Amino acid sequence: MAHPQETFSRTSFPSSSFISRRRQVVYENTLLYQLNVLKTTGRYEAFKLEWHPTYDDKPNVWPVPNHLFWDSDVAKWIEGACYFLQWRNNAEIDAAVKELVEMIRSAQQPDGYLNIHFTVVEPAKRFTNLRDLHELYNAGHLIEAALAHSQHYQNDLLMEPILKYVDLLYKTFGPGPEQKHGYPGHPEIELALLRLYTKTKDPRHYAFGRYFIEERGNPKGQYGHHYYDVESEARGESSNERPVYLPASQSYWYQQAHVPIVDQHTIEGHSVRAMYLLTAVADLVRMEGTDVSNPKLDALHRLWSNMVDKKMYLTGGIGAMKQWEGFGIDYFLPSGTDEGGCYAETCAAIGVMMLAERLLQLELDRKYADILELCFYNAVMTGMSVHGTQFTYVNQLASSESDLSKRAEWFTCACCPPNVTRLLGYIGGYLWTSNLVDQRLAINVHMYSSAKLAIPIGDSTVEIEQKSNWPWEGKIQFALRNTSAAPTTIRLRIPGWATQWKISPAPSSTELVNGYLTLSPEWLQANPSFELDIPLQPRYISPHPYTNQDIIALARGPLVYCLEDVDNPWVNDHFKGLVLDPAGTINEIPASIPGAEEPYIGLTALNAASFVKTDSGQSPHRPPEYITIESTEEVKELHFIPYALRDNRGGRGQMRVGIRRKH
Ligand code: FUB
Ligand code: ZN
Repeated sequence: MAHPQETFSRTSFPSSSFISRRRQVVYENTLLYQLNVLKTTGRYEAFKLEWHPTYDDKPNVWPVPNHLFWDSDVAKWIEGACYFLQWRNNAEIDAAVKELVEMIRSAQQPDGYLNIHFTVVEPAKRFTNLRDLHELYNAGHLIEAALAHSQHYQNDLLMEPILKYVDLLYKTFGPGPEQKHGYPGHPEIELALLRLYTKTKDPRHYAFGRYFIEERGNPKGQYGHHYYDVESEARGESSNERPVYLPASQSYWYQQAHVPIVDQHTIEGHSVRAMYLLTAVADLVRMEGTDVSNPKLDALHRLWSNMVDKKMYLTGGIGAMKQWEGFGIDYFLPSGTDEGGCYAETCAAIGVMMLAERLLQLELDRKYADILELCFYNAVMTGMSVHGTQFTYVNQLASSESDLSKRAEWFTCACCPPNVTRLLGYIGGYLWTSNLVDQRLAINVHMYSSAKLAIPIGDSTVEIEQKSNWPWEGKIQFALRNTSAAPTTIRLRIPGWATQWKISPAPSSTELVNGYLTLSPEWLQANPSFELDIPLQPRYISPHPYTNQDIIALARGPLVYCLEDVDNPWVNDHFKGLVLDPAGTINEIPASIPGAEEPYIGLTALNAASFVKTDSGQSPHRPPEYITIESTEEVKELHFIPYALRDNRGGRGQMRVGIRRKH
């Protein structure tokens, strides 16, 4: 079973593209920048297990110590570094990985335990609070780091201590009478264990990942009670003593642990946790087989649809609720803090990409790939500045005075920045998937860019190269070189938003199956070079009417656009009062960000702006005439920039994606 974290190494980026330029920035700037932050904040040396002054800090969110995920920050950086080192060596990064691995090895306790906080700060409290304290989450990230490390270095220097730690965990947790019937409050180890199994083929790793998934939400898991209740009682906590992210006692929907996964009907709670969990569930389904009816697959379908149809922002972001960093009720998708909330954490969108890719592997359907691409180009790429040294955690669709559209150099809870790093390290694995069955090869192309895929078959190789200026231009040149005897089929995703497309030379059938066009081995033998043209034109998109937001946003291809004060300096209300006439003309304007490599296409709406005006009226029963729409001569042009590129040119941090629609 293939995962993008392994298959990415078959993809190279011989010519320049949006993706290759982002990768170059991460390789040149981000990795070293983040390494420096790891060092200056104490994370780098934390596996030396010495006391750090920050360990005395009062938690920002009780009971979660601020440094609790340092293990995962380091692990994600190692993982990302190993992906990039496979591509191109860098002595400083290589040396840092090696030193970190030595420190991790030396931090392992004689029984295999491996965790910074519970070794240095609270050794007596190991495994006493799985609900809140992230031991298993950190372990999962260490496993993923070890997988990337062994893939790159071809040694077991990191894998060895990690396997020893997994052995300890395997002994500690499970269905046995002497074992804890627990599972992590923050899923991550499940997907890591299932990936580990594909490498080790150790059935315990499979069983362990499966156990965590299936035990989750068991109302009678431990001594006839929910595991988290038993755990908190053992800690002597009263039922009203709970973290702020649990709105009521036992609101275990926050951790997707209110009921077993197969009984969950709507996507709830913390959005990153939900995505990591469902990613693992999809892997488990893939391992169990989809030929028989599988209630886990039904759950995946239900939860995916609920999320995409009712709980996803125009940008692909998920999570409206700041309190629990996650989903609100259906259709609750306000654009910003002062409009009801908007969270859309970068990691959550990365999680959607992971889940979408797993679902694509289960069933080839562009509905998954469309969302994968939407998230990548908007909700994820907006998380890092063009220079790769500033990041966002929360990605609102509208700024406010309390939450300006501004990136930060780092965060106390720093999950997002290294997550973007590692994602760009293995992004090649998301562009396409392939499978070889009975010596017949199928390549499914999900995302367009400039990239080359090389698949070894015996002593020969099948190579497919795509060349394009995606997402700025929609023409993609393909070349297939097949020196093997394996007949090869290519399936091309035609995005759901594409109203026109053309392939030349034209195949005899252009029928789409689930949004993919199939090019047969025979056709490809006659036409190893061909061109797909998906014209990219500005279009309007809007959220579901049940969101009660009569707004429109501009999109072009996979990119969603926003307004910023830098281009529209007259703004003083975060574009709240702006009204946009969809009948206005939209011009495409080539532009660039000073000092950055990324040229982009800006959009300008001409004579489309007017403003809401309110007369004095009796509150709250105002007559409809109280609101009028006024045109203004002064704002003839509205300038839009891709949301992914916001906050790269200074400004006051005023930004908005969805604008009130003029009727
Ligand atoms: O808890 C670990 C990570 O930090 C989560 O995934 C993020 O939401 C942030 O809370
Ligand atoms: Zn995050």
